[in-house]
Amino acid sequence: LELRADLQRAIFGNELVLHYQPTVELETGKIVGFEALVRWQHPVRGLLSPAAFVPMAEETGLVVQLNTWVLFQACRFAAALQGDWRRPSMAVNISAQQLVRSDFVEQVDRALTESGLPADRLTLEITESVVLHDLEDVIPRLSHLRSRGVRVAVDDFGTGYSSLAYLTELPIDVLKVDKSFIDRVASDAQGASVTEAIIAMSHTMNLSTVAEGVEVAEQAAWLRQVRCPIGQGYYWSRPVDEDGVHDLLARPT
Ligand code: G
Ligand code: G
Ligand code: MN
Ligand code: NA
Repeated sequence: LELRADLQRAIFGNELVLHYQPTVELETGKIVGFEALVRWQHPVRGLLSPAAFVPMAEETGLVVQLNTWVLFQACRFAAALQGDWRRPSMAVNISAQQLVRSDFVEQVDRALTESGLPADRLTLEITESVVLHDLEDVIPRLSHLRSRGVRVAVDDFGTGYSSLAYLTELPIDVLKVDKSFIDRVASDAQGASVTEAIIAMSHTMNLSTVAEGVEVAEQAAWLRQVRCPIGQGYYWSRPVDEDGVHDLLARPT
């Protein structure tokens, strides 16, 4: 309860911060983008992870304001990175409560216009459960944004209840394969074959694939071998602050 009033203040104050985790082209090791991950620099409790406050933000509806702040902030930071030769893209997490709002497309447009970030440098990450919610409203909104160049990713892919059939109907560009699959690829033949099938399916559907939660070289090597294009995980970098992003981009690749 105390946290709830605090969070409202934090969103409008200066207590939220973004960390950024790179996504990396597996073939070359080149950074291609970042995912924005929110933290709360609480005056008393210290740096809080999203697990400590995002569920509460979802329950109270504050997640709309929270994620809108994240969207604008991440676009501004990404726009400032566009001078780098890699032109890194920025991925932000979008919640169901944002997607079902009639002003969602307008918010994304405003974030792009105000920041100057090219639309094709922004990726919206949506979980399967979110997408399945209100397909009738959500599909035209996502299609509209995609027609301007914004990319749409299904986050935590493989953990939802979805049938594979619905994937062909969704206006999406990227599958982010959940860490639980990546955990198994180097150790467990059955786990590996499922993941390989997901990656093959992505190729067939002209989707890009991001392997999440890559922690060790064996996983990266296996993913390269099955032609997964992109990876993300502690193996390359933990989420880092803005200075950390500049340090990563300054490193020779
Ligand atoms: O780094 P990590 O502990 O940062 O993130 C934990 C979880 O919190 C992830 O599942 C991620 O999707 C979620 N998360 C991170 N940033 C945001 C955000 O800005 N908005 C929402 N709704 N969830 C986020
Ligand atoms: O949005 P999403 O649910 O995918 O958020 C990614 C979450 O996974 C964040 O909490 C992030 O800090 C975490 N994460 C990213 N890479 C790794 C990794 O290699 N190992 C582990 N254990 N967690 C990771
Ligand atoms: Mn995500
Ligand atoms: Na994920």
